[in-house]
Amino acid sequence: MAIIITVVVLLVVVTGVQILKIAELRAISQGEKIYEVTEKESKSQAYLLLMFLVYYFGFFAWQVYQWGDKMLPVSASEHGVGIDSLMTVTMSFIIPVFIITHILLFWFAFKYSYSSKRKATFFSHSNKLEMIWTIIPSLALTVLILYGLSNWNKIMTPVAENEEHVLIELVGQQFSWGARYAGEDGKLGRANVNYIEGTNFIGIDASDANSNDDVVVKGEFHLPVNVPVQFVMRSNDVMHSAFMPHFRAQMNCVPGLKTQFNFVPTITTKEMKEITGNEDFEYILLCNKICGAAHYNMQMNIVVESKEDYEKWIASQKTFAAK
Ligand SMILES: [Cu+2]
Repeated sequence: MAIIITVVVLLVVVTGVQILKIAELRAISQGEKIYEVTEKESKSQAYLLLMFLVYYFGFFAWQVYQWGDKMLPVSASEHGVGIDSLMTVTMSFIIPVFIITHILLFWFAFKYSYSSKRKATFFSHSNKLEMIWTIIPSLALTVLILYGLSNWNKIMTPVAENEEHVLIELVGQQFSWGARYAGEDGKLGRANVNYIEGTNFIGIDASDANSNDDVVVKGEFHLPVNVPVQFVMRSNDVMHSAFMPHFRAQMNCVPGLKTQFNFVPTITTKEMKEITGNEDFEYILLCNKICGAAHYNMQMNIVVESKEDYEKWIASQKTFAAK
């Protein structure tokens, strides 16, 4: 059936092209100048362009209206506030420029559509124009980039070792996540893909004494509110990306390499349920690098709770040695 439809569509197109060719040949044979654009034709194209402008902005406004509520709620991490304001500043630059340049683009095409009474001004070079369109965008970009860099430097500094923090290793594999807590010694034991076996799915080295108190969890992991969390990311197979959208955090997980990221969660899961008005709200860790067939389903819930609740939870988990 699909083949028949394709053939029919193709034949209709070919027929149309042939009819146009015949009409063209007929016009040429009768001495008509078919490639000359008339003022009337040009004007109708100009009106079509204006109509497109209206449709274009209408569609833009509709998208904002339709999907505006799909935006992420307020940032649940300390540094995320900075990222959000970077986004707001960038958008308040970009959106007016987008609107103004597109109005000019389509308006000029309309206003200067072909007229036999008008001749275009010709000039080969203008230093003034070159200066304007070089300096203004460079200034705007410099401001945005400097602002971005200062944010980046604040975000990417690892947590100091002597500062109170939680150390967690996130390990990605097709198609699930594991989270390993460093335990009481605050140190993650060595790990290697060669040790992956049975329940030791992240390949912890049992001969390393630092491994004994490590706690490995699947499906869900907990974070204490207002305590810095230092993440170390690994991958067991291909590239993954640990994405925690509500905390404005993302870091690649690269096979054979440790990457890191840290943030301070500021809003508990319970508080976020109230903020969003959604009883089912859960923080989530997603894979944000297409890594195979079940990539879309590679996720893990994150529970942010008070320090006391977190300590109760972690104490109830079995250590690597106990398993
Ligand atoms: Cu993945």
